[in-house]
Amino acid sequence: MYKIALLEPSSDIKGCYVHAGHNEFEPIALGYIASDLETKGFKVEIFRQGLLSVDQIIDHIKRYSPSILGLSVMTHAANSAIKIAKKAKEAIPGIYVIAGGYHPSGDINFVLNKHIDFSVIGEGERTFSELANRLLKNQNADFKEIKGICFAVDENKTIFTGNAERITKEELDAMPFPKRSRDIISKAKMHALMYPPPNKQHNVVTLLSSRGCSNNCQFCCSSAVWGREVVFRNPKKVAEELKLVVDEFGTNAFFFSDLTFNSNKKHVIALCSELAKLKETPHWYAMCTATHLDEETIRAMREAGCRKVGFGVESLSNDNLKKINKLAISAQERTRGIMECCDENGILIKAYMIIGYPWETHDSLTEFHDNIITLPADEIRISYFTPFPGSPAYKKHEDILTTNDWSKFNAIKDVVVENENGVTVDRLAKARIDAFKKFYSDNARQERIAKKIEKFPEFKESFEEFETFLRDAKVIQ
Ligand code: B12
Repeated sequence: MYKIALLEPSSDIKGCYVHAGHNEFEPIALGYIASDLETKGFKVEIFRQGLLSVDQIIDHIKRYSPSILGLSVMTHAANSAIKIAKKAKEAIPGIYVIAGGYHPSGDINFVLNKHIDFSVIGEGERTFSELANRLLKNQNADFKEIKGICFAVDENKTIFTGNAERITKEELDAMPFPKRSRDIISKAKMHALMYPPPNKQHNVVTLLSSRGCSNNCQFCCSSAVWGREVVFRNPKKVAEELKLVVDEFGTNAFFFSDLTFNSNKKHVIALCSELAKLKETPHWYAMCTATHLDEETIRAMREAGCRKVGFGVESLSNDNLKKINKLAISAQERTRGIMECCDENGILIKAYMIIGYPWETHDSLTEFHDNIITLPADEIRISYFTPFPGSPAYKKHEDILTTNDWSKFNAIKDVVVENENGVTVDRLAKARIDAFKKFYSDNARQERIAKKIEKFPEFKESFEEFETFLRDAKVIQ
């Protein structure tokens, strides 16, 4: 039986959120691909680099001795992936290396690096197994016949065989559930604010109820993988998967990693009704948009165990939202109203914000600082505007990128675009830290949280643990 190793490489940036070890979610993409390959007769093992060095992880893989190594690559880990591919080829003669995921899908020139034999563009299951079959069982095959792959023909030229068809709803529902290992999920935690709090979370698991997103936010590279079509799973199958996970691993916290959990109200309501039927209600977190969200949906989500919602608010200025093509999705007034509704219904709220747009000015940063406390969120995340390959922003801002070092595309430590108005990287870093400090020490926020705890006492420990986290990070005193 042919053996395939699947690995999620870590980036080599230390000391920030992107560094593995902080938030070791299971690599669910690899779980899906593994299950699919297993049904097609391959033996598959999933590896996580985590905090291991390249040599250490290569040692593990060498002991397994696979014929193919598949790498799931985000942009900030693209350089590490190439290092791993090179070393794998030195350590295991004859091994094929195939890369997939967001970075290879967004950057078709990724295969020019010589160490990666093929990239799979887009949804991986069908294409990977076709490619593995041809590589291992029919080597004279013409790879140009396989849709959805990319390979180099000489030093400067790649062939892309065209997008593969998306996996249909029927196929998705018939697919086996993703392969999961206790060893990997036992390390997963949902930081920072969550119910149950991280120290009470047990074997955190990622679930997916839909694939793809129809929005066209300029900074997002999701269309490079999924196009713009959303495919929904049968809610009964999602509930069945969740129940199996609870029975097998005793999981008490789930993360729905859908790009937009609520892109279809009917689907969310049907899913919540299935989850609410389970004997023990699971606790979960999902990322939503304010559009399509209303009180009925929020209540249904809460009854089905939703404990936290993340909103891509992105900016406090409607002018910025317009420029990143998000105004219709996340106009300020509507987002605020929906957040307040979550607050009243016992759901924790995280707001994802972006600063460092190429058009950012000193004044707009001051405005951001002044207004951040108007956001009725419990937790905020502030990233730097980062045009990931495959996103509309990449095409638009390619000529003002300040680096071609992919490890700098981490969105929270490095800034990779020039600013038109002389706003420096140091100024942005200061604006980011100052906004965190102002937001978390604001009296009105503290009063709001005190009220939330009074109404929902189960959140007390979550907020206490979160405060310790903020104090340790020196965001509050
Ligand atoms: C869960 C998640 C996380 C988790 C961790 C995920 C993990 N595996 O470790 C957390 C919260 C920790 C996280 C952190 C970060 N994340 Co994140 N995350 C996601 C999220 C929401 C879901 C990923 C997921 O579950 N997808 C579901 C699977 C099934 O889809 P998939 O990964 O695309 O896989 C399919 C194909 O891509 C392909 N495929 C994938 N891998 C492979 C491998 C092979 C060999 C093949 C053939 C095919 C293949 O086939 C798969 C199945 O069809 C996505 C957005 C999204 N919904 O996709 C962002 C996303 C992946 N994250 C992103 C980013 C930027 C980050 C951070 C850098 C943010 C930051 N500054 O901190 C960090 C990096 C952390 C890290 N571990 O390296 C970006 C990636 C952009 C890019 N080009 O790199 C995304 C796309 C969000 C966005 N829209 O911008 N993230």
